[in-house]
Amino acid sequence: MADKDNTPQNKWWKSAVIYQIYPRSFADSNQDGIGDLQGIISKLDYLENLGIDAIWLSPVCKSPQDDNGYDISDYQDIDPMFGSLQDMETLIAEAQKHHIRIIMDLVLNHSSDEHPWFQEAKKSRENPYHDYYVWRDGQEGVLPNDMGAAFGGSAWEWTPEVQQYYFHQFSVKQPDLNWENPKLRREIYDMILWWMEKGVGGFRLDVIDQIAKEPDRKITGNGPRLHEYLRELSRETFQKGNLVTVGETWGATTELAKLYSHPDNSELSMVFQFEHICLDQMAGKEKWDLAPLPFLKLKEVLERWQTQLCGKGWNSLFWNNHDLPRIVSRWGNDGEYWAESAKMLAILLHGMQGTPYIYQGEELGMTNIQYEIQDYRDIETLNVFKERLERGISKEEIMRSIHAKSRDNARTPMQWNDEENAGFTEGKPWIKVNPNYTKINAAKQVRDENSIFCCYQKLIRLRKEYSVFVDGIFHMLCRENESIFAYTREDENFQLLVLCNFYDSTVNNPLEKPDTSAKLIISNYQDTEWNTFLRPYEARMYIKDKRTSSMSE
Ligand code: TEU
Ligand code: CA
Repeated sequence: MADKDNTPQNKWWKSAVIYQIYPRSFADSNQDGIGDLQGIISKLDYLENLGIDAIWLSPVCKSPQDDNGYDISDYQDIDPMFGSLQDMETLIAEAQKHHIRIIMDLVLNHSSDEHPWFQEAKKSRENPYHDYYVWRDGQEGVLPNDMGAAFGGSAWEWTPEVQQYYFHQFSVKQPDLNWENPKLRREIYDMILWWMEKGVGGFRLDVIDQIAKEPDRKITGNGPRLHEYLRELSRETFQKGNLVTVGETWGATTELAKLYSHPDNSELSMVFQFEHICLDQMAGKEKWDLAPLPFLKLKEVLERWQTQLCGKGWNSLFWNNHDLPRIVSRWGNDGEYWAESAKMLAILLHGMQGTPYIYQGEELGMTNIQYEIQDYRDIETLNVFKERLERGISKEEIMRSIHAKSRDNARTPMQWNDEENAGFTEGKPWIKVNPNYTKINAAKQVRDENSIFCCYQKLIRLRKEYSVFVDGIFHMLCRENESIFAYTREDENFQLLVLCNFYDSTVNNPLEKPDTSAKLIISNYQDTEWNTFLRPYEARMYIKDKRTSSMSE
């Protein structure tokens, strides 16, 4: 019905704020130590109070959990660990009552090796499902080529039953699906339509830019047929509903992003790309090869995405997700200026154009964790520890990388209150709680109007109140300044100014005082006078209504 409906009302996701839930770490309702759907339902009041419009739910489908649900064995059922299909339907309905839509995580690049398709596929080369996966002939021990998998080791795995190798970009338990097969594509579309009928509000598409792989040419991302597949997928499914679709696209440039997220809706609503968030690693190396954040480069990258996509595509705004370390520990300060820096990072991001994402606990300023190796659960972390030890790197150095970058930094249980296990569970949590929960927790922050939580709540409200957050043209200020991040946004009615000190020392304020008609709408220090200096991590947002004030320029 809403086919090709491109009216602004239909693009509800442009003014939306999306909250990501990593279900196993959010809230446990039955005390088995693992978060679940009923747990999420019990926290809908909290989320409505925060003000978010949609929940991106990391995978809850049936899965052997080799990669925490990103290895799906039944796309049309819920893993019993999280609840039942009935619970999922309840979640969708209850969320709706709280004005919250549910965005499912679609993992379409690969399935679990325990999916019935793969179980069939490996029986024989003649099996009708064989071609649902990517196979190459060869001899045991002689790999088709030297391609590696994201979680370590070769991307090829020998299957004696068919005397062939299958291709897997991630773990051995995540065989890649063969998108060249039209029957597979049709099955995927039918599955998506089935979820759409259940009333989901949209989909996040896991590593979607890797579906058109061509391993013989060592192509993984952005394969030649990628946009053909995406257009077909969108036409056959998403365009039949008023959905939001967000593509996880590690390899996107701004040029590619304009294809993925073209305003004509032919592919996806928006991209979720990582250029800004991969800057603190050594050039050409892995994320574990730590390097300081090049601040001017960060400004350059964020500005480029703001200006080049304007009117031509749509971007996600994020510092965090379930694969990334906690931003306050990473680029803020989780010591003396914990609250100030967490709020500065929020204000800086939420003033930009795009759809903001809040990853569970970010709104509380949750921090990184420093476990001993035996307390980590993430397959990527455990594999890199082994691999780097074998390469002769010292344990101390590996642990430094893991403490800084492990995905488990984001996966510690949500800190609800100062009771045992942070109120996440009364059982034994599947992964250890961050011991700082007595200081950092939701109960404490919800009732404190100066909390990080209330800062996020206010930013969400402002986005709804002023059109300039959605439509305003971005203009970078003080481009060469080594500590200040400042910009304006402007539409026909408003001018917004965002001014942030990104570091922990007091610096000169390079800007002129805004004229008196400009109103301070949010900041992270209590006293609000304009100063000729900015204190550590100080952040301010001003707005001027052009209809009631004369512009100074
Ligand atoms: O992530 C894609 C991806 O490329 C990551 O594995 C990335 O390489 C890694 O996290 C960097 O540390 C998506 C999901 O977000 C991730 O959780 C899954 O493990 C992965 O796909 C496989 O489905
Ligand atoms: Ca549970």
